[in-house]
Amino acid sequence: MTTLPRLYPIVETAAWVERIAGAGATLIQLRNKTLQNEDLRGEVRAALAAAKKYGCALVLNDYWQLAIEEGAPWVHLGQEDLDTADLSAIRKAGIKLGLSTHDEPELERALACAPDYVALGPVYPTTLKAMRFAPQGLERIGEWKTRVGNLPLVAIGGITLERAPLCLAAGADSVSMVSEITANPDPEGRTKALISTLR
Ligand code: 3NM
Repeated sequence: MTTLPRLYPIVETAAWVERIAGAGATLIQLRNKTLQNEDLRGEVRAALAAAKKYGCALVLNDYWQLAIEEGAPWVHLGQEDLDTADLSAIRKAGIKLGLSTHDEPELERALACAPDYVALGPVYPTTLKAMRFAPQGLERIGEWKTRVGNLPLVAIGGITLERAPLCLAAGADSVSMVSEITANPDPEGRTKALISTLR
């Protein structure tokens, strides 16, 4: 069974992977919604190289074919991606898989895919992404943990340094966030503070 580090930052570029892995994060997701084609491939390569340099595992959001081609260790997919993703090709490449969930039907569907973690969001209101789901609240984390059992559960959405320990106490194995790190005036310092708070 896979175990995840308690802190799981999400960043947009390879330069951010370099900074946040350099500050000690050991699992980072590259989530880039703007680059395409060879620019995207170049960014993924650079992110993989930066992560490797620090012994950090890189999770590539969305682009499972690129993950296979470029040798990413992890892929994260949303429910929409599950309509088209070739899960057996992902598995055959030895890539670990994380899946987003927001309600019961999505959780059912995710569990049927035998992922390596399940993410639940948004736990708190998030400004990063337009969501059609209301904030889940902490209690829901406990419900999800009961459902997923030993499978690692990632909490996401509006999570801050102050809220992160509450998410872990509620049953999450790991906390994922964007703004709390990348919109902080001192992203490296915030990463280090999160790591030591969650230890
Ligand atoms: N996925 P922040 S919430 C990328 O609920 C993402 O599935 C979510 O950003 C989900 O930490 C979210 O800035 C945004 O709130 C997280």
